[in-house]
Amino acid sequence: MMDKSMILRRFGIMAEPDTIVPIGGGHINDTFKAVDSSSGRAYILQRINHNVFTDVELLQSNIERVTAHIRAKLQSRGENDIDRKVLKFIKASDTGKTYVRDGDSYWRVMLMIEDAETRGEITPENARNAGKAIGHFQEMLSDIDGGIGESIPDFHNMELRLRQFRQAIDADPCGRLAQVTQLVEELKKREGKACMAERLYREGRMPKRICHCDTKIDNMLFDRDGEVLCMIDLDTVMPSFVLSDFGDFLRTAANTGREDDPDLDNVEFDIDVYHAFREGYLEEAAAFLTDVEIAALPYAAERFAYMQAVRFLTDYLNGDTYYRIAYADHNLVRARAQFKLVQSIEQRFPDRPTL
Ligand code: GN1
Ligand code: MG
Repeated sequence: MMDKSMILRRFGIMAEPDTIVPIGGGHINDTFKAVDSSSGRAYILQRINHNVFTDVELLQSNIERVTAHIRAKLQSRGENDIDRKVLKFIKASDTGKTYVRDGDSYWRVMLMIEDAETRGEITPENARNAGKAIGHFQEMLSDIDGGIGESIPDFHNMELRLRQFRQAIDADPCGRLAQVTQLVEELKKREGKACMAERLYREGRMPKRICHCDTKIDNMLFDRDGEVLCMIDLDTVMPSFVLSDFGDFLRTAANTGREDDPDLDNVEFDIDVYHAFREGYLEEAAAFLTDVEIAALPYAAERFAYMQAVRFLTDYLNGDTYYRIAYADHNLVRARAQFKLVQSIEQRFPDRPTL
């Protein structure tokens, strides 16, 4: 058993074990809320999954630079309440770093943002706010100097994801392929289209910018009035296509069902959320986007529902080594739900510009 109180003490926080409770529904890291007994202040304690984030030093250096840059930007623009608009990581008293190592585990601590909540349900009104928030996030990071490294190399590279998928199919290490051949075929049919952004990049028509790369709705904090406070989960901030942030939000927020909905009838693409989100996003982002990026936006939701179907099914074939699962065929259920979303998007966007 890891002694979380001891870990927190290294960050100067005193918390009784019974005030440290699991929180959040992330698939990768382990997250806890803890309350400092002297100040009453709440903190978030996270164990970093370093099988996924193998270079913790790079990961935390990215995050420190990104949060410092956003903080400075908000200050220079005269914003108030800044500790609720950007994450603040705590430095360990012994090493001065924003993480500590304990045996095989790496831990970090941040201030918990007060009076904030995630939203499972989205209305067109808060979809618009979310669009503005994502555009604003990209805009604030557009002038960060020096390179932000890739905490997971080629994270949103569809061609790589498809190579990993094919490897899992060829190896079939758990003998699970036979029961998913139809889904595999459906996904294979769409490979070429899914890699459109990579093709545009090679043709010099699609740039990379600093993006969040995990804009699922759970990674956005709202205040009580439904205004977006900030983006959380900054592990994957890195250069990518803006489609990453546009698409992953819609993949989650415009899905009328759940990411892992076992009832596929629940899963449809909500076109009203799409339009409201796009409008909000363009209010902030139109000034820096190219014409090709704007024209490609209708492809983004499909790209990410598809990528997620491929990633979940790959993990299922590999024996569930990457994503945390709650039951035996969870990754398959997730993959089917994401593929249903792809189909729904295809139906709702029959004619899109050829790029
Ligand atoms: C993972 O950590 P979490 O749960 O926010 C994953 C994302 C996926 C998402 C699917 C580092 O995000 O890429 O889109 O699950 N993060 C990583 O829900 O792989
Ligand atoms: Mg994450």
